[in-house]
Amino acid sequence: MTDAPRVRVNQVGYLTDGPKTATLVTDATAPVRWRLHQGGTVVAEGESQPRGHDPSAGLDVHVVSFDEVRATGHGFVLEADGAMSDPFALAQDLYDDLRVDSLVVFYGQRSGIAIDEALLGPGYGRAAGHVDVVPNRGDGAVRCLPAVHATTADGVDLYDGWTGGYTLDATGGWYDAGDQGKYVVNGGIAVAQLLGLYERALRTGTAGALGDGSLRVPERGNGVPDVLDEVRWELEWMLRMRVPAGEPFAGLVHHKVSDERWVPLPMLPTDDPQPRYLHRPSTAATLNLAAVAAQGARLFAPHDEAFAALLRTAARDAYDAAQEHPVLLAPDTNVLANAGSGPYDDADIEDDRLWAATELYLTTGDDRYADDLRANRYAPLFRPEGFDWNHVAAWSRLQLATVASALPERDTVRASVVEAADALRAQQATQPFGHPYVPTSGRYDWGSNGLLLNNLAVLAAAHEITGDQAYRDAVLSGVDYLFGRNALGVSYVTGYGTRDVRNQHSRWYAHQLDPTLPHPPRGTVSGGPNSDCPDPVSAALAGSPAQCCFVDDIGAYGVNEMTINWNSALAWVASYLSTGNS
Ligand code: 9MR
Repeated sequence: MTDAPRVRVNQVGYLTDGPKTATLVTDATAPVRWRLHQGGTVVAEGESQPRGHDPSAGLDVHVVSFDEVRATGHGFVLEADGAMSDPFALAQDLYDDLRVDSLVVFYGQRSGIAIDEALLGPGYGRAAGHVDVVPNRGDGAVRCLPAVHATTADGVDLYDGWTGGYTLDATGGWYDAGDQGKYVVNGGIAVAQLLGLYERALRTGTAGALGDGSLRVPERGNGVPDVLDEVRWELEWMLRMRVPAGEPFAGLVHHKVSDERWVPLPMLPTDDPQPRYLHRPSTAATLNLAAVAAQGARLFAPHDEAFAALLRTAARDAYDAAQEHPVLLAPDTNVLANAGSGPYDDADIEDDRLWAATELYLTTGDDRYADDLRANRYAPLFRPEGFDWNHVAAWSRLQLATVASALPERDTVRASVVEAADALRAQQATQPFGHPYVPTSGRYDWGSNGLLLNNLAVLAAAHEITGDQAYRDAVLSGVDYLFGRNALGVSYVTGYGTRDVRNQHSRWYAHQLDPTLPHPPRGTVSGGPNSDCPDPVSAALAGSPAQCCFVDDIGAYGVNEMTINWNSALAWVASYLSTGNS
């Protein structure tokens, strides 16, 4: 199943002041001796703790803890039960490069602009996609998909009066993943997390590390923090996705722009010959714009007041439009309209409404939004499965708990985050691989790595709220899983660790299919194990223990894709873990 050594470590390493834990795969029932080597020297030794059979991995395991080690440097190796781990580092700055790399990944996802290899790296340059240059049909004047209908149970046509007889300039934005689609609802959470990590850095006094010149993006040198430049690329696209004034349903936001049919791999965005369509507006997309435009207004204000004002107005207007059309749901996967794109459908969007009200309140302080967020009954706010693009309540709660505001019940909100973090820590304690991701069903969801990362963000927020290092330790132990301390012994982040994943599903980072194309750039996280094994490649793994439902193959889109919304989760955590930020 894997040729990884039986001693599973974080292949990047362990922070000097953090916990240091590994997992040993062994049939031994009694504790075994372990030794930590550097060069020819034994730096520390001790005994493992047997943990029995782990169902998520399908393996018998022990845990090895060497927390007390304070040595620093590279080339450490852990030996136990006759096996040697991959080498790793002990240092305090292990996540500083990842903070940058994971953000620069977004530049590579940009549509409508040429990608400069001087910025993304040799071999990573490509021409601008979807700018109306053949064979592209382009995004300059995209038509609405005809036949937009959705009826309520009692037969009311929710899109009554819809004409869709216009085109929009939908250029720009980020491709969501390895396909050529651009979707508002996974763009929304990605923008939120990038803005959120910047706002967190402002709170901790470390925003300088994200300032102008910090990222390899074309706007470096314009006087604006680069992470804001990157986010603006998507925000401006989201603004373009609004139904134009004067049209029925004006102010709502189109759910996505995408190809009529899936295109095969590999295919550069410039070569995509498919007709592109605007899919019908949805309440969820509209609320996503409301939330991130409100958040953006706060953060752009010191740098570009005009843009901030535009965002503030856009946020309020979108929120109002969503109140007017509260239940326009994007269709699920079973409609023809989705034949060339992902559905990103969501049956319950009260969490999106909560999120929009939260960000609008944080930006404006207006009681109207506080009343709305109090009246919102979405539950549960936190789930063991983590938050993601279609479960945003937990994210909005983290924002409400950590961004300064005059909310009278702010202490209660903060306590609820700590309570959620305590539940995650209790679950983490049951996991011999140290990851606080224990779905109630025992099955891992699509994008489990993103979900795990977002659980780490809950723990990090509890650390910020309480100052208790135990929560930071929990984040660090959880991150070990992503970098190799897992059933397969792989690092799920390209360019990090000895056995890193490199063949994430992507039409342009398709090195596995065409050696003239690159792998995904450094700092790209894979979606990770998915118990459903929904694609033809991972189907062979169906029924495996949850952690083993993964293969680093470009065809395995259900377990090994890249997305902006998983990379934003990684960037948030990497930023939190970078020097001086936690
Ligand atoms: O991330 C999405 C996941 O939560 C859904 O379960 C899955 C199936 O609908 O779709 C995932 O999103 C994919 C999208 O539909 C199309 N582009 C690639 C996305 C990541 O795999």
